[in-house]
Amino acid sequence: MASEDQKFCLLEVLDTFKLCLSENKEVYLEHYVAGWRGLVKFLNSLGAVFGFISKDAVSKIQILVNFLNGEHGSQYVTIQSMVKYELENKLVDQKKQGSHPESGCRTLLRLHRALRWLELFLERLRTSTEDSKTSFMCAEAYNESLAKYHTWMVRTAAGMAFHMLPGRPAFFEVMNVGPPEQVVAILGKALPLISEVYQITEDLYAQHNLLDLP
Ligand code: 1PX
Repeated sequence: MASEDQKFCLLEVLDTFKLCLSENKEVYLEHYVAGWRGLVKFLNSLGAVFGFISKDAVSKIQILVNFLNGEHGSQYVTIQSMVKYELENKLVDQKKQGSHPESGCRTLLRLHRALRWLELFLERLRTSTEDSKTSFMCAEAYNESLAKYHTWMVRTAAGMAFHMLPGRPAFFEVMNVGPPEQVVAILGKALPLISEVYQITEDLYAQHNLLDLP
């Protein structure tokens, strides 16, 4: 059923992040992108004010999906193979935007930075109390991570959108996994997985000097 398809479930996202890591700790792009799709579903269920955020995420997801389904799809199976392929074939604008403004590497870097926001935000949610404010936790996590990469305009729009976030009880409800204790337990399982995927990507990008791609 279409409406059920659209319904977010935190467990689903947890599963996709579980599938992300290969035995030798490479990150499968297909599952990474599926994880983001799940998160966008969540964002969409929070209302239209978050549309500008989900639109940007969707367009970045789509760029990566196009690479995965494209002629050189086999080079995009893992983030590691993507980095190797794009660098070896000079498909990445390293210093300033040029002929590859939408490389897999720079596109994924945007989502990777957002994953750090997610990690910080979910950790705050996990340790929050009933009267904690989601908007405040979200803004704090954003200021510690993504904000430094965003223009003043985007920061202002994001700050306004955060005020529209539902309170903690409604927020936990949308996660769709049961009572608050259950949400907290699942967050406790999801966070180490998300952190590991984040750290592996961060180390890979640092090793290849890709953390500041334009
Ligand atoms: C279980 C709880 C889950 C909550 C899930 C929420 C999913 C949020 C998805 C956010 C994805 C954001 C991707 C942003 C990528 C980005 O940084 N893009 C910017 C740079 O791109 P460019 O191609 O120009 O170099 C772009 O300028 C971004 C524009 C849109 C605004 C981005 C604001 C990001 C705020 C993140 C916090 C989301 C708040 C959700 C509340 C739950």
